[in-house]
Amino acid sequence: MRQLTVIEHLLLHQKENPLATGNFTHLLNELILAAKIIARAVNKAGLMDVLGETGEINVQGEQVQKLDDFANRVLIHRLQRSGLLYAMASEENADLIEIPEQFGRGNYFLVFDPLDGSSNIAANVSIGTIFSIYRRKNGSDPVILSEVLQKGSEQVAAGYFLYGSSTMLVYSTGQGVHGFTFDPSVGEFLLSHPDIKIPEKGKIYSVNEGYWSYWDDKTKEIISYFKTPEPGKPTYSLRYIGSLVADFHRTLLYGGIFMYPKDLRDPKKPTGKLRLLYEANPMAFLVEQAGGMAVDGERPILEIQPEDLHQRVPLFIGSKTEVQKVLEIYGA
Ligand code: AHM
Ligand code: MG
Repeated sequence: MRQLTVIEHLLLHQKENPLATGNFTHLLNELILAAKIIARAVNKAGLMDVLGETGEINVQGEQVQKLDDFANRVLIHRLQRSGLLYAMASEENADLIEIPEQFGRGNYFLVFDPLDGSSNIAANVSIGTIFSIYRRKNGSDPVILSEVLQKGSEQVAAGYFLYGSSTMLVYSTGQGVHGFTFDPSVGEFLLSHPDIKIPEKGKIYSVNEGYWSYWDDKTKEIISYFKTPEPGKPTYSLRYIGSLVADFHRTLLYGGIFMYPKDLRDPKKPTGKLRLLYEANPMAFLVEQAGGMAVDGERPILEIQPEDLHQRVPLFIGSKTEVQKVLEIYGA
C-alpha cells in the first residue's frame, strides 16, 4: 500500500475539498512542523531539563509546566510568521494573540491548546496538541474579539496531535476524519487511519468519578446508568486517562462515551473544566465528522455561541447511543 503523507492526502482529495488551497496546505504544514518540534521535546522530556513547573500560574489558574510553555512558544513563533493568520488564541494566553504587521496577515484564525493533559507529563502519559481553524468573517483592523468568537459549527478544520506510544495527527476539514502516524525514519506523518468512523455504540464510559459528590442528581443518574448492568445493555468498562486527547482518541476508535460534567467543586468553574474553544469544539467537530455526537447536556457543543475566549463547558462526547442516553436522562 502506498502510504500518503498528510499533504498528499489533502491534494488527492482537492476536488471535493475547497480547503485544499495553497494557503491552507501551508498552514497545515506549519502546524505539522511545530508538532514535530514539540514531539521531539516530549519524547526526550526525561532527558532534558523540561519536566516540572515554570513557577507561573496561567490564565486558567493552573501551574504552567515547562513543556506547556515550550509548546506554546513554538506554535506562536512559527504560526505568527506564516503570513496565513489574522489572529490566534491559545489556552495559555489570556488575550488574543495578534499578528504583527511585518509578518503579514492572512484569512485564518487559529485556536490551540498547545499541550493538553500536561499534568500527566512527568508520568509519561499520552498528551497532545489540539487545534481548530476558522475563517475570517469580516475585516476590522485591529481584530476585535467578537469577530473571532464563532460557533464551533463554523470551524473549517480541527484536529490534534497525540504524543503517545506513537505520535499521531488526526484531523478533519469537514470531509471525514483521517489519522496519520508519524514514521520517525521517514520524518513524515503517513496515512494510517483513513475515514475514521466511531462505532454507533460502545462499551466504555470515561469520567473522573472522584468528583462524584460534587455532581447534581441527574449527573449521578447518568454515571449510575453506565455502571449498572441490565439485560440488553452492555457491561461498560471504565477507562479514564485524565488526558483529553488520549481519552478522546480511544473513544473515537473504540466507541463509548467521554464525560466531563459540570460539578460544584469550584464556584469559579460552575460549568466544568474543559474549555469550549480549545478542547470541546475541535473534538466535537471531529466526533460529528466521524458519525458521533457531542453535547453539553442540553445542546450540541457546535451550536454554542462563545462569549469569552476561555469559556468552559460540560462535555459529553462519543457514540450516538451513549450520548443520546445522556440527553434522555437530562431531559433535553
Ligand atoms: P489542561 O488543558 O490544563 O491540560 O487540562 C485539561 C485536561 C484534559 O486533558 C483532561 O480531560 C482533564 O484536564 C482532566 O481533568 P481532571 O484531572 O479534573 O480529571
Ligand atoms: Mg487543555
